Amino acid sequence: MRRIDVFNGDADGLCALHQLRLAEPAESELVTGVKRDIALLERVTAEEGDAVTVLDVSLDKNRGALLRLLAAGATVRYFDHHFPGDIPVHPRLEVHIDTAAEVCTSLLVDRHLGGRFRPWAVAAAFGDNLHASARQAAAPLGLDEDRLNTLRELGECLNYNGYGESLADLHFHPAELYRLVSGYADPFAFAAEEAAYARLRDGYREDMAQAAALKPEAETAGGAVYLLPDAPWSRRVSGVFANDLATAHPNRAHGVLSRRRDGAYTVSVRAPLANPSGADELCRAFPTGGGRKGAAGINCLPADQLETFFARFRAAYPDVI
Ligand SMILES: [Mn+2]
Repeated sequence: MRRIDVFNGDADGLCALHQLRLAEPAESELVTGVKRDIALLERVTAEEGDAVTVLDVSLDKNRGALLRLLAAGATVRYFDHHFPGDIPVHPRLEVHIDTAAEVCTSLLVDRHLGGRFRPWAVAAAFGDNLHASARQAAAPLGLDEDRLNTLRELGECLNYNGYGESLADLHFHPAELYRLVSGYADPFAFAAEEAAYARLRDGYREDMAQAAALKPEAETAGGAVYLLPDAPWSRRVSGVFANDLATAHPNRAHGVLSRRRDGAYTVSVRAPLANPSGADELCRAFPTGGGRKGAAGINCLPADQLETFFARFRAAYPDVI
């Protein structure tokens, strides 16, 4: 019998698995990738009796592979907060899906485990840019502002590591980062003692400093669109930079476009935090787009679609540009 843990390569997926494996220590095979690589289940083969855990990737994008694994005799446990579409009913499928805007997968795992490893769920919620949920979940822990900031930065750095066009853009393969994290039950010890985390945090700060020096391509009181250059740092920083802009300017919508090696663009859209809607619809209008109401993206926007994107952005957020 094999154990296979499939997780999104961002803070939420990683901290969801970490909590589960702290509760149920076991050796497992890891299947993960860059944050945008969500068709993870298609890489999995399983047999009768194998146990598959799936974390933080849309069931809707993995349904075919999920049905194949169930038919092969595997048991599947699924935690997620993305749009699932029709959820199969099967005696060997256990589903914990909640698409409410204020939860993330790590908070669902925290709920399942009765809050046993809450600080990791708090870090993950910060990583998914759910600051209010993170603070609410942290309230019973009685952390001072310094400790909360440590968890916020941890979530942001783990999240940041997941962004990139390919694994080559990342500081750490998400499976490697998970193995480093899995050596620590205490996130504050990880943040203080793990040398690899110090490197990740330095990389994060350097990339964010480069991004902060950029001028928006278009900007008004209501919104801004940034174009990042073709460089690994910009592919790493795009999503976190978009989160940062959204938090700094809660009444604005934001678009962050980074140039891919093939000349197309990767797009991150953040709706105004004060009115988090429309990002998913805007991005789904393009073939490789998807996401949630407040935060969405387009994996590959051909360069000749750039003007169309600007026009749709203006239509989605009138008076913005
Ligand atoms: Mn998530």
